[in-house]
Amino acid sequence: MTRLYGLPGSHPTTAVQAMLERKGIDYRRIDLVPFLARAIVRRGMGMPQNTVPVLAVGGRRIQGSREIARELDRLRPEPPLFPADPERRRAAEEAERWGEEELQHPIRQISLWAMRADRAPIRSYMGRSVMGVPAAAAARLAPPFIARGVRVNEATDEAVRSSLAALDSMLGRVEEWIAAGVLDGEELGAADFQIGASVRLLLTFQDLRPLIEDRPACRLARRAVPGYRGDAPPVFPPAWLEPLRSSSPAAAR
Ligand SMILES: N[C@@H](CCC(=O)N[C@@H](CS)C(=O)NCC(=O)O)C(=O)O
Repeated sequence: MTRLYGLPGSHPTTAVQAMLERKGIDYRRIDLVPFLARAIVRRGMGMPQNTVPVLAVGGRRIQGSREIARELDRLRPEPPLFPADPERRRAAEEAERWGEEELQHPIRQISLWAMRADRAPIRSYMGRSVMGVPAAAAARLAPPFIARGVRVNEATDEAVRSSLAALDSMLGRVEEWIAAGVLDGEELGAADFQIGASVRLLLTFQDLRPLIEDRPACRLARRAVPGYRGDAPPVFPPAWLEPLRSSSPAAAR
């Protein structure tokens, strides 16, 4: 059985999950307990980085959402995660690269900052248990590891405030790709899942949701990842949301 190792709430893990479902590959998602994850991934699995997702498939372990996408296409070519036409593939790969290198991180910073500011919703991002630890206990243990995640990922007030201010233009970039037919085409591919999972995570935040949910980028996110575990009550200072509020289609009505 194919196993997908992740962390609760992890958007690149959810991107890979959506790819596995698109391929019709049977899998089990195993979310690691945050405080054990680094040691399990580095020492237990012998991976070069200490991050998830890691996919165990066909006797091999592959780390990284982009690497996994390519391995899935090698293992099961149909339906493909990348266009066959070289020019279209190049454009899809550029969108996918941007999704991984430029969109994923600010959204990780936003999410970690929010979880440190209010720990109550942490539980909602977990299943019934995390590696056999009941979710309620795992959620109680999580805050120091979230604080560490905030530090390691430099999710400072300034960084998160500027990431929130940049969301309008980041979603705008996704929408340009949608308009150009690179994303949200007839068949979804790796770039749609990569970007869609990140945007879908944003939709779990109650104060962001009404400001963005009518946008084409969010329709793509819901199409790529129909369900995303987690729901967080309002947590961001209203002034930080002002740039997003003034650009929101709801503001224009
Ligand atoms: N960019 C990598 C994801 C790397 C990453 O930073 N993953 C986070 C979870 S979203 C992680 O594993 N963090 C390790 C930790 O928090 O200990 C990919 O797309 O595979």
